[in-house]
Formats: sequence, C-alpha cells, structure tokens
Amino acid sequence: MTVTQTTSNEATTPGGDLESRNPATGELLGKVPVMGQAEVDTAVARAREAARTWGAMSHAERRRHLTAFRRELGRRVEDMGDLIHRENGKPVLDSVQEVLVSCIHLDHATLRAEKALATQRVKTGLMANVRATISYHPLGVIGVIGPWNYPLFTPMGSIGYALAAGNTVVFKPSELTPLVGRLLEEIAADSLPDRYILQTVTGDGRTGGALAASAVDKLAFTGSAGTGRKVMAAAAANLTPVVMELGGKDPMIVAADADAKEAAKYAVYGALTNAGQACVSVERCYVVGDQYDEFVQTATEAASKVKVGGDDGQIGAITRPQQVDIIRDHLEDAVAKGAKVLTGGPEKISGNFVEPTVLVDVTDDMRIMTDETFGPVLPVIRVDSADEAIERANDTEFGLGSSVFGEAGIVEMAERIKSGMTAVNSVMTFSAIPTLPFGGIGESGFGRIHGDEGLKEFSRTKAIAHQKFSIPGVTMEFAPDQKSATKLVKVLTKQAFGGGIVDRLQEKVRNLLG
Ligand code: TXE
Repeated sequence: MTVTQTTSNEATTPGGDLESRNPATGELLGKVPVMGQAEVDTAVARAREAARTWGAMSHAERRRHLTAFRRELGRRVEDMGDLIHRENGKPVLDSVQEVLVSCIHLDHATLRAEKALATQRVKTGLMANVRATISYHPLGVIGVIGPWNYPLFTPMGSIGYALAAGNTVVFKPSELTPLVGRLLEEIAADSLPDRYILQTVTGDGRTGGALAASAVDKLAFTGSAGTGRKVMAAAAANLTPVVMELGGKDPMIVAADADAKEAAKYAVYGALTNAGQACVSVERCYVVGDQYDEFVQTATEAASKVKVGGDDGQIGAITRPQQVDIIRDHLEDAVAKGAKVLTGGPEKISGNFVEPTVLVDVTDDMRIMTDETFGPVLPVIRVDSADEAIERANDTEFGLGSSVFGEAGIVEMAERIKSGMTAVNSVMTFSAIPTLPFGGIGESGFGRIHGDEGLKEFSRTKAIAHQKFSIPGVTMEFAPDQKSATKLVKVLTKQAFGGGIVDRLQEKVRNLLG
C-alpha cells in the first residue's frame, strides 16, 4: 500500500491514492482516494439529510427496502466473494461463507427491528396514576470503522442493525480492504431508495480519525485496543458515544469428560480458520488431565493436514504484512522460553503465508499466551482440573469469546468464563446466530452488536411518563396542605418499604409465586 501526499494539510485533505493489493500475490487490485475531514464531513451531511426520510419511514417500508438490499447482496455473492478472496487473501469458500453470514445478519436485523424496537408499556409501582412507556428511535447517522479480517461480515454487524433501526451509515473500511467497502456501497446504491443511506469513505487511519471527529451520532469501531483508544479520544471532543469491538485472547477448555478427538478437531478449526485472523479465534487451549495426550496428538495430525494457499487452500495469506512479524515474534518468544513446536513453527513462515502451528510446553509468561497473536497457532496447556482451567482462562485483560468442551456441568462452566460469548462443544457458533448479542469486556471493548441488543445499541431510548390523574404528595406538584401530605408520605413509606402491611403482603405474594 502506498499513500501519496498531495497536500501538507493532512487534517483536512490527506489526498493521494491508496493502492489495494492481493496479499497472496501482490497483484494491484485498484486504487481509492484517501479522504480527509472535508470529504468525510460532506458524506456525514448527506447521510444526515438522507436520515430525515429514512428515519421517518415505518418499519414496514424500511423492511421492504432492506430486503431489496439483502437480495442484491445475496444475488452478487460471486462478485463479493471473489473480491473478498482477492483483497483479503482468504479462500473462496471462506469468502462466500462471509457473504452468507452477512446476509443472515442483514436479514435478521431487517425482520426483527419492528418487534425488538416496539414501544413497551412498563409498570409504575406506587405511581399508579401514570402510564409509562419506553420507545426506541433512530439516532441519526452512524459512523462505522471496519477491519480487514472480515471486511464484510464484521462491519455488517453494525451496518445492518444500524440501518434497520432507522439510521443512515457512513462506513470507513480498512485501508487493506477498501474495495469491499466500495462494492457494498454500490450494492446499496443499486437497491436502496437513496444512495446516501449507506456511503463508504475510503482512506487510512487519518480518514478513520476524521470520521471519529465528525458530527456522527454514534461510532462503531472494530480493530485494535490501541486504535480504539485513539478513536474514543477523538469522539470524546463531541461526546459522541462509541461501540468498541476490539481484539481477544479467547480460551478453549477441554473438560475431563469431553470427547478429546472431537474437541481437537474444533480447536484446529477455531485456531486456524481465516489463518487465525478472527477476533474470536481460539488463541489458547487448556486441556484437563488424561485428555491431554489424545487431544494433542489429534490436533497436531489435523493441523499438519490443513492446506495453506493455492486454489484448494483451506487457509490463505496473512492479510496485513506487519501481522506476519507479530506472529513470528510470538512464536520465537515462546520457543526461546521453552515451548515445543509439534507442527509448523517460525521457520516455516514464508512471505505472507504461515504454516499451521501447534505448540506445547507453553507457560503463562509467553506472549503467545498473553497477547493477541491473530495467526494460525494453537498453544496447548495441560491443567489438573476444570477449576484451574477456568482460573487461568480468566487471567487475562481480554474477554471476547471462549469455548468449553464437556458434558457434566458444562453450561455452568461456560457461565464462569469472563467473556462476552461462549460456545459449548463447538467454536465461534455465537457469531453466526443473529439473535445473540456480540461484544466483549475489558480490552475486548464494550457495547453489543447483533441481536435485539444490537438494534437497541443504534437507537435512542425514550421514556415517557403520562400522568392520568394526580395524587397529592406523590405526584410532582406542590401539595396544598404540607402537613397532611407529609403524614401521608410517612405512612406510605413505612407501610410499603419499612416492614409495614403493604411490604409484608408483597413479600407473601412473591413467596407464593415462587
Ligand atoms: O488495526 P487498527 P490494525 C487486532 C489484531 C491486529 C491489530 C492491529 O490483533 O494485529 O488489531 O490491526 C482505522 N482513528 N485486530 O492495525 O489500527 C483503520 O484505518 C480512527 C482485531 O489493522 O485498529 C482501520 O479501518 N480510525 C480486530 C481500523 O481502524 C483509525 C480486527 C482498524 O485498524 C485510526 C483487526 C485512527 N487514529 C485487527 N487508525 C477485531 N476486533 O476483529 C486506524 N484506524
């Protein structure tokens, strides 16, 4: 990628072109402009204008338009799949699967929005004279800053839900995959009633910075925690709220009663798919006692059979050249501190291709166990018990995904892992289930995309308290007789909350109802 500066005023007009290249071959795929603050602000202003009509539509109208958008995306699965394959470097199968899962999410958001965002009537407690409702409204314009590892699926987790909630979107794809963003914009323009409902602004971190500093109503960011902090700092100037989908160091736990062979098969897929470049990749694996030998043997055999690169490759190139250095560093650090390579390893790295690697004798002080590797690597640790596994799995700054394998008490084990999502007896399944919220804690970020939570994330919550009649001393007005109103409030407080008759009655009813 080369960025040619044509102006010294980077903050307003970075200018120049961004080259998009195939990471597997180096082939030049196209050029896009590096947009500055002025272009980003223009896009946001157009999006705001479009939001007036889009946000005012009924859910049924938006559903009709978004269905047309989803159909156009589904119809062009070959174009989009081929572009993802060439621009990101992943195999064609993974690329078309990415289009499929993106369609699943877009479809779900489209069909679900009306119900998830329907106005709810809620209880009012003592204020029986008030009718209370909660309603959900579009925020306006959502800025989406996307990554390169899943250049369509990941941003769609925000874009689809933001559009269905009645917002317009300005999308800044990664500088490594700008053409995917461009094609998505084209598909939207061909199928939505206004081309400014979904716009793409292209460029690097400066363009992302411009979007974070712009007048968007909310910003959804996916990328590294370091860049996430910069985005938050820029958004803070306007008090723009943010959703942060950052990296992970996802643990997998194999319990004593798990099927070790089956677990090993999933571990290899979870660690290696997309060449390990998934925020919910299996990044470390804790195997309990007797299961260890069979697990390690099966995983090593399976990993060594995974085909890398070429037309029938099961994993492709590493998309971002600097990522190869990070993977190599982590592997070399582990080997230097005593880890044993069972297949793959740092010497097998060739250009942008990394051989699937299984490591044992790893310790908690190795970078491979603490930092996000984002490569096709499976480090395995033997532990004495599930409790030890959970404790070590939770000993991290991250908390995005995780997986557990076993039978007895396995869901309870899943509950004890401090992460946003856990797959039981599989890996990553939660990403493809559009009803489940997706997001992390700690260094993995905050806020939720997908599911009803994802629709609400891109909505403004409105509370309405509609008073039907007044109760002196309780309603929000000056009581005409202070003394008797004070008496009434005292009696009410004691009877309702101070162990009085209402309090005791309520407890009895609660106990009766269980
Ligand atoms: O991410 P960045 P990078 C992790 C993974 C990887 C690391 C770095 O561990 O090794 O992050 O990847 C835009 N203001 N993940 O460097 O920098 C940028 O243009 C606003 C996890 O690619 O976070 C791109 O569009 N925006 C992950 C986006 O931020 C800025 C996915 C992400 O870039 C900006 C990818 C700025 N100052 C990497 N600087 C996941 N959670 O899935 C850059 N950007």
